[in-house]
Amino acid sequence: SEKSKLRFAVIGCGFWSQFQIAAWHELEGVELVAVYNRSVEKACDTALKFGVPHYYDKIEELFRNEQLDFVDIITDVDTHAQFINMALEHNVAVICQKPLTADFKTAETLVAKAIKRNIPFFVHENFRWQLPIRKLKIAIDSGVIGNVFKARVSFCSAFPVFDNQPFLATLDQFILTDIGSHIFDIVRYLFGDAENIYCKTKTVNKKIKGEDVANAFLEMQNGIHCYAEMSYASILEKEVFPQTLVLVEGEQGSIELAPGFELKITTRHGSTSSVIQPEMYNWVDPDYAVVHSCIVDINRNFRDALLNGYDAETSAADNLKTLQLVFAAYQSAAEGKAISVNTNF
Ligand code: 89Y
Repeated sequence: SEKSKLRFAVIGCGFWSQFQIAAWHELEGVELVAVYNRSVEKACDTALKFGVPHYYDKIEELFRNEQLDFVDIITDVDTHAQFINMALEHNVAVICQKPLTADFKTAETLVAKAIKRNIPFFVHENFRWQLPIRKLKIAIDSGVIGNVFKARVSFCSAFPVFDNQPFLATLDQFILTDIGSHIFDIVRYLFGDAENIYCKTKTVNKKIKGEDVANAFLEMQNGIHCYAEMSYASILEKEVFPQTLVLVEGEQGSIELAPGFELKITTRHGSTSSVIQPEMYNWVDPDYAVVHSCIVDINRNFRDALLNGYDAETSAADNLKTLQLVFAAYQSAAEGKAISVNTNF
């Protein structure tokens, strides 16, 4: 019945929210009851487009008027803490976009507050939910290439991201927060936690404020050496945005996630190859397909976690470790040395 559905509101009606809402519509058991945006026009347009009964441009009114099980916060990073705090004050569960906050301490404080109040708090860290990445992990864990000793996780492109998300050009800290959070999360998903990180950054595109190139080297706790490279200044033969390319080397072979979602496994006996196409829902923007379609999968994990009272895979507490790598990478770049990461917080 309608009563048993989880009632939620979307906070922020920009570019990303349109896909996020469409992805929620693929799932049973949830009901979008209201949207908020700082400009009322966008809130109204989004409510009309998706048949949402209420829209707001005053956040206090949203929390006062609506009975909510959770909010899905889809705004710029600088506003996250304010909305998260407000939801927690109202005992409403939180899903928030990455990067969770613009500094580590704020994220830690928010996580502590949610734990103290026993309120579910999740981060929309969706890259690890991409089907090719899930399949890659299954292949690594199958043992087919033996013990892994080295890997490269790469996100390099010249896609004009600033056209759809202009605020990204204004951030003091750009690629490590915007893409680094995803890439480091994939690294953690595939290889566990890191011991230390060394990173260098550059700004190649002079029209933007933050860095658009970052090259990091991580030593993982299990000894794996991992390169994590990211760039929005890479003019390459194959423009693969938004694909993450991965090469994993083990004692018995290697696994490559190559352009076009091709998963190649090589051992001394030869190579095999398969193509892992993302689900092409009719609402995905083809330029972003592999990311947009995985929103359904991560949302399903959030819904099931909320309904069954368990933690989502990308809980905010877990995400602190991903965020810690982002800020350690900046620290490394600033100080010119490797930074060890203490995951005991
Ligand atoms: O904001 C970013 C994200 O999370 O995925 C790709 C993107 O849209 C641009 O870098």
